[in-house]
Amino acid sequence: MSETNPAATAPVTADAAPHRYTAAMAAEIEARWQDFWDAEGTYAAPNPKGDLAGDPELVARPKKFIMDMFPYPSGAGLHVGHPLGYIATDVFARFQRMTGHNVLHTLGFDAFGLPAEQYAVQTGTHPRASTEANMKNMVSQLRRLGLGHDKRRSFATIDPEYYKWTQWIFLQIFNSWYDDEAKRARPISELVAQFDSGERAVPGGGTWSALTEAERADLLGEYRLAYASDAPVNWCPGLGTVLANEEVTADGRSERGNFPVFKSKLRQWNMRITAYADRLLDDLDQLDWPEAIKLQQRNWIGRSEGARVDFPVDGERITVFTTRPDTLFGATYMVLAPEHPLVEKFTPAAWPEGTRDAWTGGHATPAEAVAAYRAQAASKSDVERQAEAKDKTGVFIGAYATNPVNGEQVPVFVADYVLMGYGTGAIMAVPAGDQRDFEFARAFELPIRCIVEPTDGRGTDPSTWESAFASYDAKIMNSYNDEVSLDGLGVVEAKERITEWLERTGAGAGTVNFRLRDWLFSRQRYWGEPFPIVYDEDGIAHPLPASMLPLELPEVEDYSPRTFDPDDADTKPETPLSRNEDWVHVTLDLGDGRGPRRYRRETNTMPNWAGSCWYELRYLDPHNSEQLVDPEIEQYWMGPREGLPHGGVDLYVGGAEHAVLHLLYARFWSKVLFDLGHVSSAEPFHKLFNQGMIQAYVYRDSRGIAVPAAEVEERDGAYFHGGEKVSRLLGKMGKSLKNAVTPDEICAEYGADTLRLYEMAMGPLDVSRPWDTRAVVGQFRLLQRLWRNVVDENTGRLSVADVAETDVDADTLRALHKAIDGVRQDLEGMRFNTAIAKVTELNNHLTKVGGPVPRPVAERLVLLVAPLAPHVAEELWRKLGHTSSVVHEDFPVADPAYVVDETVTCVVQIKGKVKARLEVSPSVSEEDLEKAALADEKVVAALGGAGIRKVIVRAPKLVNIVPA
Ligand code: ANZ
Repeated sequence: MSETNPAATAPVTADAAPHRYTAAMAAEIEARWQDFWDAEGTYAAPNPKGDLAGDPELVARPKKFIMDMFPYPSGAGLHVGHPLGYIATDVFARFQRMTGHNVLHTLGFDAFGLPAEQYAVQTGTHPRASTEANMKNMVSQLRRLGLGHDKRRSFATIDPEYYKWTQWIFLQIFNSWYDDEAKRARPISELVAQFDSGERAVPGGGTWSALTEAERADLLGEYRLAYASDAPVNWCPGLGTVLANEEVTADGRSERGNFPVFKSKLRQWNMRITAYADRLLDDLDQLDWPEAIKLQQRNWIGRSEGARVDFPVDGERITVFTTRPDTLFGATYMVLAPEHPLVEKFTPAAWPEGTRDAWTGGHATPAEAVAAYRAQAASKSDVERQAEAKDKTGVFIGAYATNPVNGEQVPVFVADYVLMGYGTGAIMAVPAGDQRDFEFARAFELPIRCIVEPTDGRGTDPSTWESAFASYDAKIMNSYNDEVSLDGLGVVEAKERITEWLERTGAGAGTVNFRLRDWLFSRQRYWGEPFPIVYDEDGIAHPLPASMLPLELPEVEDYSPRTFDPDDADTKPETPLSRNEDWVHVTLDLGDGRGPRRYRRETNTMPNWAGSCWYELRYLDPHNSEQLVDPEIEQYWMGPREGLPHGGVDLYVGGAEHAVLHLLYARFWSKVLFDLGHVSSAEPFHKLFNQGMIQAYVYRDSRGIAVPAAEVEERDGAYFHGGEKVSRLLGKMGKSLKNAVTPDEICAEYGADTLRLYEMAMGPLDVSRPWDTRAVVGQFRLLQRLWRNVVDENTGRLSVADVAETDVDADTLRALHKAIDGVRQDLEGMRFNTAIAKVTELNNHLTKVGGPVPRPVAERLVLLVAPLAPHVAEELWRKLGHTSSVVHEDFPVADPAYVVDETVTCVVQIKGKVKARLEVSPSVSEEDLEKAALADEKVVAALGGAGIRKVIVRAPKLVNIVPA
C-alpha cells in the first residue's frame, strides 16, 4: 500500500491559507528551535560543582535523573520503532522540568560490538570508522526529533576517555574480594594482611610468607572478584571462536556456518557475581520495577534451600545437593554428571560381580563405558540434556556408595540429565519423588521406594505407578533409622528434622544453592575493551597501574579470529589482538618496586556488556579526568533518599529483552563500587519501565519472501504486490522484513512534533502496537487546529482575545481546568496517550466555541502541549509575546473549583418532608452542607422563623431539620 497519504499533503497545496501549519512550516519551525536550544544550552542540567556547575537556583531544586537504555549505533540507522522510548522519556523529562525539577536527561552510545567487527572483517574498514559514521547518522536522526538532551554529557563507550574508566573499574573488581562475614567487597590488600598476620589461616597450613609468588597469586585468585580460571567453553575451530550456549544448535554445531562445536577448557576471565547472589535477590524488593522483570531476575539467580549430603564411597565421598533431604530414605541410586571430576577415581577396573547387562551399555569395562558415554554427552547442550521428554540414558560406573541414613549400598551412575554446573554436579536419586529419577529407575530396573504417602489415591505400591509422586502436603512414610524418624511428618518438618540429624552426625548440612553462575568475561574479539592486565614470565597476572590507563586498542592487520580445521578439537583460539607482537610483548615498570620487566599483555577483550554496566555514572560527571565520578555529584543525582533506600536513577526506560543480563550485571558493578566506597548508590536504576514494541505489517509473496511494504496495495481487503496476491502478518519492523519506516520520512512529511504525538498517542507505553502511517495525519491535524486556535492563518498574527480569566465563559474554564488536571496526572503517571486525548478534547472545545480564544486559555493550552510537541509550543509561546523558552515555564495548575465535574442532589427535609433540593459537590463538608441548607430560601420560608432543635446531616445527600 502506498505510504503516502493524499490527505496529509492537502494543506501544503498552493490555495491553502498562507500561514497555515504545514509540513514545510513545521520543518522551518523545528529546525529553528533546535538551533536555538543548542545555542542556548536549554537542556543543560547543572551539577552542584565541577565543570558542569551552573545556576544555583536550578541545583537547589529537587532533581530527576531520567535515562534511556542507550543505543548501539547500527549501520541501518533508526526506524520509527527505536525512538518510542526516547520520546517518552523526553516528554516525561520536559514535564519534570516544568514542575520544578533539575532534570538530567542525555543519551550516549553503546558502541563496541560484533556488527562493526564483522563489517570490518568483510570490508577492511576499521570498526571505529564505521561506528563513528553510524553514530553521526544517528545523532542527526535523533536531533531531528527535538529530544531535550544535555549534549555536554553524551559519550560513546568506545571513547578512550570512557573505557579508561571501564578498565579502571575492572581493576577495582580485580583488586577486591568478598568478605562473607561482612557481606561486602573489600580491597584484596586487606585479605593479604589477614593471611600475613595469621588472622586468617592459609589453606593447607603454612604461612603467607612461606608461599611462592605463584602460590600467592593462585590463592588470591580463589578470592578475587575478577579471576582467571580454566572454564569449559564452546570452542568452534571452524569459526575460530568461542560461542555462547545460545549460538550452539541442539546437535552441537555452530548456528552460524554449521561447524562442529567442542567443549574445551580455556583460561578465561570471570566475574564472581555469585558472591552477590543474596544481595542481588534481596535488594530487588525495594526497586520500582515491573514484577515480571523482578521475577525473571529471581529465577535467574535461582535460590534453592536444601542440604548437602555426603555418601561415602571407599573412604572418599560423593557430596550431593538436594532440595529434598526429607526423601533421603527413598534414595536408591546416585548420579554423577559425566564431567564430574570424581568419576575416574571411583571407576574400578572391572564390573563388580552381578552387574546387570542393562547397566554396562554393552561395554567390557566400566572405564570404556564411561568414556563412551562422556563422548556422547559432550556433544549435547545443557538444554538438550535437561529436556523433560527425552529418554533417560546413562551407564553404571561400577561403584556403590553408602546412603548415610540407612547404610544401604546404592549404585552410582553417570547420566547426562545431571549437569556439572549446578549444585555439586551429583545427585541422590529418589525415583518415587522425582520424575526424571522415576523414568531412569524404570529404564534401568532400579528400586523405587515409596517414602511419601500419595494423596491422590494411587496407593503405596510404586510398581503400579505411572509417574513419580510429588506433593508438599503429603506425609512422610518408610523413613526412619535408630536415631531419627520422619514418619508422619509433613515435608517442611521432615526437612528440618533430617537436616538437624545430618548436621549432628556430620553426614551433611543445610545449605543454600544458587542457579546463578559466575560471569564469563573474556571474548576472543577485537572490538572491545582491552584488559588492563599483563603476565610476567611465570604467567602471573599483574594489574596495570591506573596511571597507564586507558590501555588503548592497538591497530591490527586483520580483525577476524583465526580459523582452523573444523574437526580439530585440539586447536586453541587465536585472538586478533595477539597478532600485534609489538603491542603484546612489552617492557613496563608497573611501579611495584621491581623496576622495568618484560610482560605479555592479555589478548582477550571484555564482553559487550562491560560498557553498559556503569554508564549512568559517567553521565553525571563526563569530563572528570581524575575520578570515575565526583562523589558529591554522584550523591546529588543518585544518592539514597526517601523511598529509594539504595538510590539510583529515577527512571530508566528500555526494552524488556534486557530483563536479565544487562540489568543484573549493572546491578553487580554498582554494588561492588558501593562496597568499595566509590558511590553512594548500591542500585543503578531505582525505577524501571519497559516500553512496548512498535510492530509493523510484514507482507510475503507465495514463496514466503517479504516484499517492500511501501509497494503493497490494498484491494477489497486483500493485499497485492506487482499484481501478485501477498499475505499480511503483524511482525517486527526492520530492514530485513522490508517494512521499516524511518523517522526521517515521517518528519519530512509532517514534522517531528506530529511524529512525537503519534508515537505517544498510539496506546499505553508498555503495550506493543502496530505502526500505521495512514493514521499519523490525525495528530498532524490536531497541531493544525491548535495553531489555528492561536494564530490567524491568513495574517500569521496572534488571534487570541486579550481578556482576563474572569471574563472567560464557565464552560471553557471547566474544560481548561479539567484538561490541566488530567494532563498533569497523566504525564506524571506516564500515560501519554490519555494526556494527548485530553489536550485534543480541550482543543476541540475551543474550536467548537469559535471566536478568538481567550489568552489565559491559549497560554495554558500551549504549556500543556509543550512536553509533547515542544517545537510548536515554543513557536506559539513566542507568538504569545513571551521572550523566554517555554521549556522552563511552570506547568499549569488546575483550579480545583472547576475540576469537580458532577454535582449531586442533596435533599433537605423538615420533619421528614422534602422541602428543597440543592446541587452540591460530592465532596462537600457536613458543615458547608448544613449552612447551605439553612440558607436556602425555600427552607427559610418553610421554617417560618421557627427555632431549630436539631440538624442531621448525611453529606452529600441529605439534611434533615427538626424544628424546635
Ligand atoms: C533429591 C530429590 C527428591 C530432589 C525429590 C528433587 C525431588 P532446584 O529446585 O532447581 O534447586 N539436582 C541437584 N543437582 C542437580 C544437577 N547438577 N543436575 C540436575 N539435577 C540436579 O533443584 C534441586 C533438585 O534438582 C535437587 O533435589 C536434585 O534432586 C536435583 F523428590 O534431590 B533433588
